[in-house]
Amino acid sequence: MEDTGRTHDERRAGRWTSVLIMFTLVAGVLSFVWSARSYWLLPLASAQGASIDELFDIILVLTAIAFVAVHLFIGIALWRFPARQGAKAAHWHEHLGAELTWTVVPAIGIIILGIAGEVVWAKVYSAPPANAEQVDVVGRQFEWQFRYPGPDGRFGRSAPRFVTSGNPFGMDPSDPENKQNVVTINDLHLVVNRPVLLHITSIDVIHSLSLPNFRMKQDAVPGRVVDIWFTPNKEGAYQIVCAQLCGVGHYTMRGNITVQSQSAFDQWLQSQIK
Ligand SMILES: [Cu+2]
Repeated sequence: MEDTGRTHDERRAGRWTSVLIMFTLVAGVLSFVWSARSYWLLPLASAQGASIDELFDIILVLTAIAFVAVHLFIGIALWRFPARQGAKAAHWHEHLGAELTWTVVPAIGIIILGIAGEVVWAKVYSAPPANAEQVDVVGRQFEWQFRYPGPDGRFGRSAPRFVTSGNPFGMDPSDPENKQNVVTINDLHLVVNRPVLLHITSIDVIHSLSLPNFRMKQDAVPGRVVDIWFTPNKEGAYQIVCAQLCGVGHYTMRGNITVQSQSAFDQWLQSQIK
């Protein structure tokens, strides 16, 4: 028959595609196993992070199941039902039930995940507790600066007209309250189990304050102050990175976080007042 050569080619193409699909499946699973061993989430150190990690795990499991199932289905179908002499593919909606299932089930799953994401988002971006420690944060090329209120818990006056490269917070030099404020570079101190409210901005380009152990990340945008809050719940030393490519020195925007007891924090703050 005239068709035989073409059918043969199509069958071979189908089988090779099946092999490629299976290769993608195996490579995908192996790269997951490898990265899960080498580059996983850093140890969790905030109260809010638990629900973020939970949602992350649920999404990971669901998408992993879908990834494996879809690749297996396509791979097996391509291998098992190749082009046959004289047989034509069917295009009518014979299996309405099956079609509905693979449309409606994932759609419901996506809606549920969307709602779960909104719930976690609302929890993370909610109003901060009244007892939160407050810290001003400014990103600049190429460092993070932090400003703490003095022992009386008050920030001095600040205004954009006082902003210079040596005074990125624009602290009014005539306000004595500012003498009690503490400014640090790449050094953030937090109190364990006490919520912290960060007021984040930038004085040049867009940076992004990334606190991976606390599962927090917020862009620092010039001209805007964005608040985030969380509760560190494990004492220790952690790192800050800038998650927004902000110039040639971007990689140097690393900082340290120290989560410590209230008394150790008070002592440290006192030692920083000039
Ligand atoms: Cu940056």
